[in-house]
Amino acid sequence: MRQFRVPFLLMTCFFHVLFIDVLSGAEKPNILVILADDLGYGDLKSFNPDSKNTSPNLDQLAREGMIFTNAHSCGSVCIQSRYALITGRYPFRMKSYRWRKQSLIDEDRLTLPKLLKQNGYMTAAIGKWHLGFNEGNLPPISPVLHGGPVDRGFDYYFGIPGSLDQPPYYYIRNQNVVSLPVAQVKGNNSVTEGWTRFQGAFWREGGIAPGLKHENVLPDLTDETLKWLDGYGKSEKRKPFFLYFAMTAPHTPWLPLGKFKGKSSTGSYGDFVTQVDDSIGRVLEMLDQHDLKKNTLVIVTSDNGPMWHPQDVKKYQHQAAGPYRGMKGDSWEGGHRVPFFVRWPGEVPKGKTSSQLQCHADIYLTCTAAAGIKPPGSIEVDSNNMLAIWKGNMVKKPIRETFISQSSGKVLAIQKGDWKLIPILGSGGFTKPSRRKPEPGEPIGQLYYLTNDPAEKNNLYHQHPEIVKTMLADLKKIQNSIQPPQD
Ligand SMILES: [Ca+2]
Repeated sequence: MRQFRVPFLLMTCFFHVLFIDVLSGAEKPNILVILADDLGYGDLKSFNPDSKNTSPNLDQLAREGMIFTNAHSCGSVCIQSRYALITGRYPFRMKSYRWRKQSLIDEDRLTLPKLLKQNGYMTAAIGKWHLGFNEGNLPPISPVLHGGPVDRGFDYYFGIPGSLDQPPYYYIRNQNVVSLPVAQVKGNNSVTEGWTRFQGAFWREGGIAPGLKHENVLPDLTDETLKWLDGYGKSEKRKPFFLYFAMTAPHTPWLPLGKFKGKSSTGSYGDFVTQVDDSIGRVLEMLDQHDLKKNTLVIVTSDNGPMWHPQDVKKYQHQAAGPYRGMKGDSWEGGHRVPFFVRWPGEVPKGKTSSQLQCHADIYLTCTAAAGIKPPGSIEVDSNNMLAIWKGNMVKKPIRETFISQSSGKVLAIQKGDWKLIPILGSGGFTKPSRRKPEPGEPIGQLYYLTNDPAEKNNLYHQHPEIVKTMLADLKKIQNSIQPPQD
């Protein structure tokens, strides 16, 4: 008997391990993160019923999944925001913001794609990177670029180095520049669209790859995403995927294709939002085509608030930041409170809305939890696992209690429950004045009770010195230390 028992036990163990392996592999969801660029909280009807824009695909996504009304990008501009999404860390922990000079993510950083890749995921990024390369992004451009997406966790990359109004303009595939920006393009702007010359069909003068046209970039990136998904769908699908589609719109230049012109009543901006919605709809349709919808966790959000001034609100009667104050770049909510959709059929309830506080850094631990991955204990992230909230479960207390945003002027503001503290006066960002000195008798900072005052109009800084003191201490504590992830 003894002779048979050992092999039998070994066989049992072998099949057990094999079975668990196969089972866990099958259970891992695909993860699709779609990041719009400068899409405002108020641009979509699911977040702002008074929106003047048309977005049928995102309206449908809201019905098929959950939307989150208290979700934030960790920075009010592209670079900071993207760093947080990819690393799960607050952007004030970055050593440098000089994306034109260097790669902004440390080589040994365990990014979200790297962690997923280590755990059996196929990873791809398509779109705007904006987190730098070792060789920099100043002419002359190196034909091979390191320290970018494929050196920070993505198996595949196609896209552009920065924003579509920042030269030089060229595509990169994996580590290779597709065509060097050896031609020159003149700057462009359309003063009739938007309040400033930095809106409308605005781009800066500089180098451009021969043949590249600004208006083709969003369609090209969408096609690349469709092609990648189609290829995955036709493959044997041995691995789950993590696909990051970082759109270049509705950031400037606002260049809607002809078929989208006139689709909104907010000029080329709103028409461009409709094109963004159409691109997202086509990507989601590709999941359907390959029967990938059910096992794919879809997240759609924006990297920061809209480039939309009070004058634009008045002209078009459209609040791109919804009920919130300010715009892209600002410490006020308009800078960083963003639309946030999650769809995962059978796991995330349909048509539900949550006002739980969360931020883009939370995508890190929530996605790894959805994938059944336990990150190493030594990991240093500012992320919370929000999966219980995403699954529509009741929680006794908020999972995320505090959130720190960083403005374009590098001002750190802290939200804690219903309260929001901005330690300076001014927007901290693009709304003027960015910073101002207090008048005699005026407080030195801003404290708002967001629940009753979402538009941050009633400064309670002097009325609640104890809350100011506690929140400043919290801000300092989080700045100076990174908390281990909570289970
Ligand atoms: Ca942006």
